Amino acid sequence: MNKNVKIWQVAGCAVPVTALGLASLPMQAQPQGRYNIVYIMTDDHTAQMMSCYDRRFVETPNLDRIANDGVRFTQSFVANSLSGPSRACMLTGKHSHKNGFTNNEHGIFDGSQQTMPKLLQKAGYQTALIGKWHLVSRPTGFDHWNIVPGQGDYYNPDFITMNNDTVREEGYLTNIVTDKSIDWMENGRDKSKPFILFIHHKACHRNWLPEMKYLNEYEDKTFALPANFYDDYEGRQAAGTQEMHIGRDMDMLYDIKMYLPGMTSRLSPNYLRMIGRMTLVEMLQYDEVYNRLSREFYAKSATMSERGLAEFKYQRYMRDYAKVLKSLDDNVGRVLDYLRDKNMLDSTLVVYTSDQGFYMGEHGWFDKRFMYEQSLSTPLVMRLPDGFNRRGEVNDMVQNIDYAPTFLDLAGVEIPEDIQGQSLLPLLRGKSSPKKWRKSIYYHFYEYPAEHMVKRHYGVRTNRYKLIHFYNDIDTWELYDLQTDPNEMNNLYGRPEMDKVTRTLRKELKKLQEQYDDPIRQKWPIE
Ligand code: SGN
Ligand code: CA
Repeated sequence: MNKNVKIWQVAGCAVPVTALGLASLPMQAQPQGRYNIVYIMTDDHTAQMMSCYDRRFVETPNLDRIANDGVRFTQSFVANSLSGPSRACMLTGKHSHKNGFTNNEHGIFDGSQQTMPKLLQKAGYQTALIGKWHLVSRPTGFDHWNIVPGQGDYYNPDFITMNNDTVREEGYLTNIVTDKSIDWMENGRDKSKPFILFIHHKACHRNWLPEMKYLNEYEDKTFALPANFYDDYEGRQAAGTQEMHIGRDMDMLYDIKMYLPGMTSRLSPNYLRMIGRMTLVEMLQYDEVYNRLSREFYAKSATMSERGLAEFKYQRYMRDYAKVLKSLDDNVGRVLDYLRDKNMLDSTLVVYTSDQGFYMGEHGWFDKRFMYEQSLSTPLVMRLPDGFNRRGEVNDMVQNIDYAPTFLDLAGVEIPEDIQGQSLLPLLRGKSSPKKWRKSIYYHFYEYPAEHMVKRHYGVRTNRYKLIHFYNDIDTWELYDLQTDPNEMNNLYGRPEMDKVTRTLRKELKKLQEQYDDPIRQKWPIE
């Protein structure tokens, strides 16, 4: 071997690095381009249900491990709060109008476009994706993929293979996705190359079906009601016309699972599908718990007030969601343990996030979509590899269009000009953030008319304020001061004392629409 070439051991792979190249590297830094990336993304997991963000409801010790050893972003947002669109933003680093996938109901992801996995693959990375995909077309840019059809099923789920076969797997989806991910890291990849692995869970998506061993978990816990559970939506027209209200829209059977023998004719196809996935043994275990709960409920339901019923549904929702999350937290722990045991943590960026946040009773809701805080936000924690010294909270505004340029940057790949996000590496390198960072983020939601009936809207959020325009079959504006009104109950739009703030925000919104080249600005020009 040439004397000038040393072998740098990274991620279980031997990488030749010239002595000259090494000399120019910062002391403890790994050579650029050789870091691994493990990207874990859940579905509908919200920061309120993650103890490193919020201690009120559940403990998530393994998710917290990532934050405790690394960084926790306190202002992490999505660009369009829905599964498919979020995934498309993440893969492309572009807003929905640029990547073409604006909504779940009519979208088919154009897999021929430039994506971050493709660029990494070209740069010599092994790329793999396991779990939920939800972009309709088949994945492109991956050396290996194994996805669930559509939303996937919690129990004994089907997986689609790269040969286009659909295979039914035995077990609970969250465990299976992790088994497959660890198996790929251990046996499936070419260990002479760095890799990026996308671990995409269905958890904690509706209708929150727990793993058998956690059927009874949280059953003795009573969750506190959010302060605005009984929101009346005054001054917020679009908020008043949604169909994601716990009291009114959550289904007693499908969501709340209050089912007794004899109710079969009332079961929706979705409910029947979920039951149909269980083995006989699982069904007996499941029925033992949920039939008992159903009997208790129907014994008193006739005398329940409207509020009593809404609060009952809220408790059931919170408990089932928390049960599903418990399996997820266990499985994130398994991935971290694997990386630790294989001495890969120092050479691997571990990212944990969700496709968007979720309402846990705030405004009386479940689901997401709105640009209000709970669903505009998404949890984001990272465990950083050697060479990145940042720890603790990062308070700068970041968005899911930033992930693609971040991973490319980490791999030493040039970030193409048409990518709209920003690399987060400058926030992760030093002990604090660089002075110049974005001061606002842009959001645009499209899926209407559709399930949950959230009107189309776009808006801007700064550190302190948020301006939203609901459009299409409505034309209303909302303005919030997040400092004085963090629960977004008080629409200040049109108040004379807010004129100056409004003008500034409209200008900022206009600027962002131009910068990101959103064609909506032709239809609804901002003056
Ligand atoms: C399903 C759910 C909705 C949910 C969408 C989108 N209904 O249609 O409640 O908003 O997915 O979710 S269900 O009856 O099928 O459970 S997303 O996270 O995939 O965007
Ligand atoms: Ca989702």
